[in-house]
Amino acid sequence: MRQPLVAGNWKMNGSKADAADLVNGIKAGAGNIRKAEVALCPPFPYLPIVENLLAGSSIRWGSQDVSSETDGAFTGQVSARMIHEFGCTYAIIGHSERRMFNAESDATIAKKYQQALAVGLTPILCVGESLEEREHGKTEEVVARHLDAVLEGIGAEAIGSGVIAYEPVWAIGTGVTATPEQAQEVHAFLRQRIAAKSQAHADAVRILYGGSMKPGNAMELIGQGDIDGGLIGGAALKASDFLAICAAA
Ligand code: 3PY
Repeated sequence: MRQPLVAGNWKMNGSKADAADLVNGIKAGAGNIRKAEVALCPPFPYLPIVENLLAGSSIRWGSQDVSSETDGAFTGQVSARMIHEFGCTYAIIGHSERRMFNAESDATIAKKYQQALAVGLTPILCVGESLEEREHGKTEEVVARHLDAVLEGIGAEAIGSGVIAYEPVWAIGTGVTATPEQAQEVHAFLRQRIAAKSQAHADAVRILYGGSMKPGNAMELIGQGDIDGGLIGGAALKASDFLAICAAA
């Protein structure tokens, strides 16, 4: 039985005060969460605030990225070790916004994944196709390429030690959500691809759906056999919405 995971990706939003309010609001309502593991991924500078407020609670936290390098002359980058020092459990790796705006390649993303694992963080590997790719029937080809960068490049055990998030790019920040059937189809494809290497890791790995998941559609999406939770964007910025998704999982 895979425990659902609901992780909030705050992206580059809010202020110090907003971060504290959001964490306190989520903590205050967390009593209604029955099954899901919950994690919050704030911007880097707010990690100490989140760490202080969540110390001793069952809610976990993580970063939205890590450097592909261990340390040294990499101005502006933050290493996995540094993130781990702030008590993080998770690190989001290869979000489509980083692939798009920071030109991150599959090879770089695989290095980041390895950096996260090496220090004991659990990477959340994002995969997903653009609208154009979907319309050209390339969804499976694209998500397979994103997955294989780690599955073939590092190995099935590395995938089994992480979490995958299927985030169709056309559903990110657009308000458009994949239907539960569309999402389930891709999740099942990803799990089968891992099973071809290792059935045990395929059975164990959690595959989250991301892309305009909200309180109104969370239960139906997470009710699908291969959808093990959500990576939440906009709805993670409002405690009541985020808590409703966590309670539905
Ligand atoms: C979204 O839902 O918009 C996301 O990008 C979650 O990572």
